[in-house]
Amino acid sequence: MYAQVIETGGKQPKRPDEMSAEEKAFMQRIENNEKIEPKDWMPEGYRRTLIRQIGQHAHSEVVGQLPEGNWITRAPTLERKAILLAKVQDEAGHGLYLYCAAETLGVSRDELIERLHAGKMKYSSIFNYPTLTWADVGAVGWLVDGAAIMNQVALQRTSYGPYSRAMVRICKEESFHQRQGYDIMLKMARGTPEQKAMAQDALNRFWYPALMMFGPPDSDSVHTAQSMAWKIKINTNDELRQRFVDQTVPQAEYLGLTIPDENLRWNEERQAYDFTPPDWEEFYQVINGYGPCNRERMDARIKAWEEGAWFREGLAEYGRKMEAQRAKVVNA
Ligand code: BYC
Repeated sequence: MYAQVIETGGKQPKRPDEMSAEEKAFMQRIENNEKIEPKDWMPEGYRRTLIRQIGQHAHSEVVGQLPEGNWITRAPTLERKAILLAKVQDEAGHGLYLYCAAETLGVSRDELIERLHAGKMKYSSIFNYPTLTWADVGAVGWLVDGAAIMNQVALQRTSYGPYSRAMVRICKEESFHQRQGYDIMLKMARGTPEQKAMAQDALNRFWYPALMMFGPPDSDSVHTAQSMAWKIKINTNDELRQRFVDQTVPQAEYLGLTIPDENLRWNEERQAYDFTPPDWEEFYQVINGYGPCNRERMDARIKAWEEGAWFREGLAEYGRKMEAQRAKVVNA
């Protein structure tokens, strides 16, 4: 009965005989693919898992502006600059949709940001790697946004209504982001030998970090089994990683670039590529705060938050004034 049992690391979901009547009714709604809305009853663990995942996702969008934002002033043409500016602004918008979705679960945006700054919440590992050249901006759009879409297209069907609706909107914009990255790579791969070498170097450095975005292998994933039973997650980490590899290899071939993996080959039997997994030791180092840019990213976020305090306070004061004026009109 109810969702399938997924063999992964981490705690297994409750069996029906361990559930209260409310939990059973909730699982039936999940089974019927009904969307769960903010005022509906939900298990506390469901609510907490969503706050963790949506909050982490929102933080990733906002922190994710930093490596690319770094290149706005150095984009090679006016057109590239305008496109990159629009993309980085989109990421801020995605962060806002997601913070709003998390707020429907009874946590404020300020609380989430406080937890991020205190190191109590994570953001995607990928943003702890530096963007050293213009080709990295292409690789981020192509691979990072490509990996993000792979994950987010599935999340459009997630069981929590506000998260699923935010995903629909975000996915539309992400496909433009992926295309702009691929377009940069195409231009460079077909440019001078030096430009092609830069594109190859960017692929070499971003390939494994992009594979890490999907999370640890299923056998070590703490949350997958429960999150899939609740249909918060629709696919396992390894399923999405495999899909991403299968989709990206032909794209690299079209660019004339080489994926940095000697073991990469098509497996006729599985109808999928065999590939070398990332270095999981490195992944855990990065998500625990010891990646190449963790300190720099957090310092930049905290600085922006502190320096923006006057603006938030000004807005709140304006809101209070408007409220007082409205009250005067109503009472007059
Ligand atoms: N990075 O049990 P697991 C973007 C953590 S932004 C850091 O498998 P879960 C973009 C995980 O949180 C894209 N931490 O976890 C923006 C857990 O630790 P805690 C962001 C990671 O949640 C700007 C532990 O490892 N996308 O697209 O079932 C410019 C065990 O993992 C990572 C999303 O956030 C990681 N890569 O599955 C360009 C999508 N992986 O919390 C692009 C929504 C795992 O217990 N999130 N961890 O301390 C998800 O789909 C899932 O949360 C994940 C992980 C697949 C990422």
